[in-house]
Amino acid sequence: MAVDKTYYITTPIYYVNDAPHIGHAYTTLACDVLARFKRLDGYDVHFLTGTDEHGQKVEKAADDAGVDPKAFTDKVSTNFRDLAAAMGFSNDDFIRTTEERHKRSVQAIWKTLADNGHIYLGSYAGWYAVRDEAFYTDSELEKQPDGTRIAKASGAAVEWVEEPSYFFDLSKWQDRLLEFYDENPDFILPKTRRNEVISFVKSGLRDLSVSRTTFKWGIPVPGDDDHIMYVWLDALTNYITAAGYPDTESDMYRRYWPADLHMVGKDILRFHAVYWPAFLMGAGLEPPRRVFAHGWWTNEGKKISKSLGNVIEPNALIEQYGLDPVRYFLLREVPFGNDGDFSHRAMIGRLNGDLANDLGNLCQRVLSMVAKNCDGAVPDPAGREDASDDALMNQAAATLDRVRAELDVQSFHNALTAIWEVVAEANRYVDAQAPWALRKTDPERMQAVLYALAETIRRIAIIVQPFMPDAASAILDQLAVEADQRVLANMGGKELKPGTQLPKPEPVFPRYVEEEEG
Ligand code: ME8
Repeated sequence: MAVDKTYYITTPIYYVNDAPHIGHAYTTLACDVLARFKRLDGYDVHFLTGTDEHGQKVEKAADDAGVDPKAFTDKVSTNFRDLAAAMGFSNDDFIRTTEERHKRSVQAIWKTLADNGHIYLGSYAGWYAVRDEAFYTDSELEKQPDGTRIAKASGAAVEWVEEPSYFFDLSKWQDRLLEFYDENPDFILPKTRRNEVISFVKSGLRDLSVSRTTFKWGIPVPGDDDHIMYVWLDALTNYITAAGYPDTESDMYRRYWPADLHMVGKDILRFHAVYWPAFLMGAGLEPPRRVFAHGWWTNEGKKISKSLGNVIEPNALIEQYGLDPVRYFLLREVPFGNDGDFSHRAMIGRLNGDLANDLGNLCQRVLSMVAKNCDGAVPDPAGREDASDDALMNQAAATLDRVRAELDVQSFHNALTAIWEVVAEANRYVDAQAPWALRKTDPERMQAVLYALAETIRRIAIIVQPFMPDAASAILDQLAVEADQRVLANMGGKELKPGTQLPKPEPVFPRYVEEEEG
């Protein structure tokens, strides 16, 4: 079957100087859920993540570690691959900016920008923050008591830089960019972030320094080896490299570019929503369709940082709570786009509440009644259905449209809320119908009730798959749903066949018992 619906989604490529933490896992997780959802919805998905390995910041980290940058990046970029495996990410590609395909692509975009007259040689004198790999103007800085300056937005220390530099003519793109935002109202989400970007662009853009001469770790400017390309021009280009650029006639490029979504944290929105579309337009390429800037996680109320020693390691969380509960928590606890605070109390609350009590108990109650009272086979409604059964099953099927609409605007929390409304309804239905009592008074009606519940659980499990792939698959296994019957198109019909033998039910979400209680 030819697939005509494509979906290209990307994460930021992470700096390799840092060990992966919950913030990195969060961004990629959001993309993973969208990628999985779109695949189940019949799209040809390309999901990209990777590592940003050039620039002064990484060079310095390698230097501090006493190794050359190539050996350093080879070693530490595997941490991000390991994270992807640990978190169950389904990325189709993992790009490293030190790869040959990327060098070729970055040099091609540079040449095109230069040929199109958007790059000129000058000299830069101004402030630079290595931590952010960003240039700042005076008004963006705050003077410290000791006379040094830091960037207001990020707190990163800046240093004075004076050197020959190539510039990109960003100042000329102000009107084109404003027009572009206007014509594409959903290009930047959430809306509040969009407004910030627009006022930044309206306040006037300066030409952007796009090369450096005082260090070597990066991609040389074509025809002028003294200059190393600015790491953000290098890094942003990864999104088209992975789509086959500079082969713009390739099947890959035509299929996937422009990307449907660049998911980023709010810290790097300006690079993605201002510089990147300007570079692309300058090179005669289409800008991406959307940039979504999500919020920032803190840990028990404090900024997460290495120096505070409060970095949350995804592996430790997974070990403590299990992978699926962690995936669920991150996307359910905080409205996507807002800042959020991680706390163990909140994590345990979600695990024991939404997962163990609500969804876990629903499955366990229903499937163990089926095992005991229906010979371990899918029950037979045998003409004893009533309107309440259909109401419940239909409500479950109807979540698909709601979840699809919510995920199309990256509202993960609302999508999960919609699913959990059905979980709650199904639990109420169990209580109201009391199948354990029907067992004695009206066993045929009991079968119809249990059938409606099993069907509802099947539908819930199908739509939970993108969020919690392992748990959803365990539930679907317990309902003997074939592997090729688990796509979203399978949500609507009464697909469970009465009489199908089911495996022995096992609890899917054990309660988390805190040590002092246990
Ligand atoms: O900026 N909360 O890489 P980076 C939420 N290489 N998200 C967080 C977070 C937190 N506390 N901390 C980090 C770079 N993130 C560049 C990107 S793209 C062409 C180049 C996430 O390793 C969030 O997505 O500093 C943020 O934007 C990203 O990690 C920054 O990763």
